[in-house]
Amino acid sequence: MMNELPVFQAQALASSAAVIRAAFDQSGVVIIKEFASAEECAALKQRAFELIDEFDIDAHRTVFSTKSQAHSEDDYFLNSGGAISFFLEEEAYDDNGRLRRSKSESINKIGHAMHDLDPVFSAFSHSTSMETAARAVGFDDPLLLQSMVIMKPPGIGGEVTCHQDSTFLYTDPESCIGFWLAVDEATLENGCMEFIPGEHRGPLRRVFRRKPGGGTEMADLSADPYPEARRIAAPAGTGDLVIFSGRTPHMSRANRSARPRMAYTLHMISAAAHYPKWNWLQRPTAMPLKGF
Ligand SMILES: O=C(O)CCC(=O)C(=O)O
Repeated sequence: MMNELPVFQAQALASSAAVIRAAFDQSGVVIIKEFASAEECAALKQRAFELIDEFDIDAHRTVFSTKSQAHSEDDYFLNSGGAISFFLEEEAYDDNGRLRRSKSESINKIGHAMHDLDPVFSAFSHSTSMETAARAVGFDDPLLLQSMVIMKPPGIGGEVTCHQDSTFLYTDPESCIGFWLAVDEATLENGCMEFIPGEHRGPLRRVFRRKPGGGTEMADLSADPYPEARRIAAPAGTGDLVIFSGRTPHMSRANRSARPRMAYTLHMISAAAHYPKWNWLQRPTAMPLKGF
């Protein structure tokens, strides 16, 4: 049983890729310290706030919740695989329909194609250091599928319930890997990521798919509960990258602290794997997926 997560320095991505690969295969998650500089994180953060400034919150009031999935019936959400879309915190509005917080503190996340559509996020996502990280965990033919800025704003940022990313980004064979960057320091107080290492060898519990007649559904594949007692917190400093398998269960608690916890997360799949038409995330045909 694993009681800590494997941690490496960023230089090891190039110099000790085989060791990182072995640790990743063993635990389904690795932490890469100081992957991005403070300046890179500041630039991503500034760009996220600029995008939010340009967003018309009254035009799109889609709330994102990992508890209710109510957003998933919404075209704004279903079309966001080829867009830069904004989703609001569950507690964003008061009973009178007024925002409780500023616009930027009401946003849950931005997604899901900023890695191709926004110049700042695209440059970071398609960088040689990101490619080195992808190759270190065994990708021969990565395609950049999905990107999100998770805002987790102070005081109001909601919980992300325990899940496996292959539920949402399924391929046959499964190939999804997440690359999660701490743009702000993530601690136990502001809702850092938590993982169940080794559980990438357990079953995929569910798939989230589009229904033939419209709408979406969550279909159960396995009744095995997540072994929550084995869950380990992954506090991360600004610029640390956490890489995890699409099968590794993970979550993050609500941010009830006074400190922000912004993260940028990128999900890749293998070009050789089949990407079903029933996955919720579909790209417009004019926007094929790209690698590095
Ligand atoms: O940033 C978070 O709190 C959750 C992110 C997540 O679940 C993911 O990147 O797959």
